[in-house]
Amino acid sequence: MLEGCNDWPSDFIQRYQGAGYWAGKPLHSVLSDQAQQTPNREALIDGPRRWTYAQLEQQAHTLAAGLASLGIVAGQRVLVQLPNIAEFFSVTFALLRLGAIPVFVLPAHRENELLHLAQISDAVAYITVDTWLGFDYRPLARRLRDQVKGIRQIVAVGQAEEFTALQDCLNLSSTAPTLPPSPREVAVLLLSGGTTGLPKLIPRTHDDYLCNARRAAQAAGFDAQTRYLAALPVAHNFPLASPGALGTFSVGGTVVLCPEPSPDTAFELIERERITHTALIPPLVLLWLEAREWDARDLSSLQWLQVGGSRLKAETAARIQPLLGCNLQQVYGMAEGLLCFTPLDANQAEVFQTQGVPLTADDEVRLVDIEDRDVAPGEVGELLVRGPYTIRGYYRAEEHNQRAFSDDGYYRSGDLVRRLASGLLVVEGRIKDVINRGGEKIPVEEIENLLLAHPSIGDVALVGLPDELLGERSCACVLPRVGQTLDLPSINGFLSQQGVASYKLPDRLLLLRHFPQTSLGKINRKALAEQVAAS
Ligand code: OOB
Repeated sequence: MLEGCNDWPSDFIQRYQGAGYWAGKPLHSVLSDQAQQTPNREALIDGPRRWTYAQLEQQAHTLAAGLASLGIVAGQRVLVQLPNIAEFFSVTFALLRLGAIPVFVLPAHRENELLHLAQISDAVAYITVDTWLGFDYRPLARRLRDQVKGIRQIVAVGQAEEFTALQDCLNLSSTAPTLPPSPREVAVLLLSGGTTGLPKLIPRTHDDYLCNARRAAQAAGFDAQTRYLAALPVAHNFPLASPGALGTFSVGGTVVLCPEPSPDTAFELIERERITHTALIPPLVLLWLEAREWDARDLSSLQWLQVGGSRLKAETAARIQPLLGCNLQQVYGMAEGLLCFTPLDANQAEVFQTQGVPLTADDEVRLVDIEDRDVAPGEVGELLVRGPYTIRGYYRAEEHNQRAFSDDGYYRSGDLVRRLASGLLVVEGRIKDVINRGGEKIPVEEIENLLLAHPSIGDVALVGLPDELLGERSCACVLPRVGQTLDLPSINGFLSQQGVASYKLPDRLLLLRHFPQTSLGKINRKALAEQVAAS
């Protein structure tokens, strides 16, 4: 295995191979197998551009040869910062074919993250786009070139200026190596989704990531008729492989790329391309629901909306079917591995209030207290997990791995989770998503849920503020609904009416137009707390 990665112990390797989780195939077989079996089915749609499986496979093949002629070889890391355009997939499948390892940088990442990722991965190349949504990536490429010695090739989609145009790589005459990468090798490096600090790199092998995509496609009920709208940035694990695009390819369905997830753009594509499935994070669900109140497009093809990434409030969950006309499936996942889905036949309460069950019988989930003892059934504990598609360590992070993994190989998620008698999991918050107000704990999600039922509140985040006396005080950061205004006494009156303990009532109220976000669009609680402290 690539240096700097922790492999599974040999007894686990045998177990996962024996039970069929690891198929012993390269990750790009999701495409090449379909190109063999159903060459003429539609694989990928990007605006007016359309590819069948055979065409996409051919494109990846040609591009692999072009990238090889630039000197990119097996085992090397390549930063890929591409938005939701078809080239994301031709580049990714080309690199996988070469055994080179894409490092998926989100389009929202800037110099700080990019330099950090280039350095820790020792990347030899950077593949990007000229401009996207008003941002020019070429100056970023120049800074990377000037500051990171190891970057030898820069390739850009579109107007490449002094860099290599991706289009030209399709015309370079060369042959790609025919030796397929070992399925036990690292296929891709994903970024950790933490809301604090710089991202860490997550090595996912061909075997484990293929398992991730295939099993997720099963849990989501994907088949050859699936038309999946990739609305979230495809560099992220959720729309990429959980089940996302790779899961769709694995069953011969069609992936439609959505350049950005606004309701305007997405609704038009759902109508035009007869989309059956898509995936969102909760803040976007709120936007889509709000837009739906005056939008009249035909969304009747949409069967399932998957929601994950942060906790979906039950209040919001209940509005999805009436307004969007589709079913909801909650997805609780992490780039480190574990995925949970609400079962397709779950009842309404289960779909609204739980985050589902783990994908496989070999996902070993423990819920533990601060001393790593299993909590009693029904109690909340930190979720620890190991399994056939959960990593045993971050890339080149030996010291951090000591803390982030237990001695027996469990990943410590930092999520506070409860297991119901039915086996369904409920994410109650993060270890630090509790405000400690002079010793009294305020569960952030609980108060947020209650406030979300307030008729004037569009969205809300409760954050802790440092306080001399109490250690922390709470501040409700509220996005009011259009045309509404609010004050603290009325909010606290509303909470008190519902029998909320007075220590849980927000000490402050801050009205905002929008929340600071992480690169995926989750609420960046750290930045929000800083903003509140400064206000
Ligand atoms: C997904 O992956 P990441 O790596 O960006 O973030 C993982 C973290 C989890 O540890 C948890 O804290 C939170 O995001 N999370 C959820 C959640 N799904 C993820 N918290 C509450 N409810 C949920 N449904 O975010 C991700 C990866 C694959 C599929 C879906 C989401």
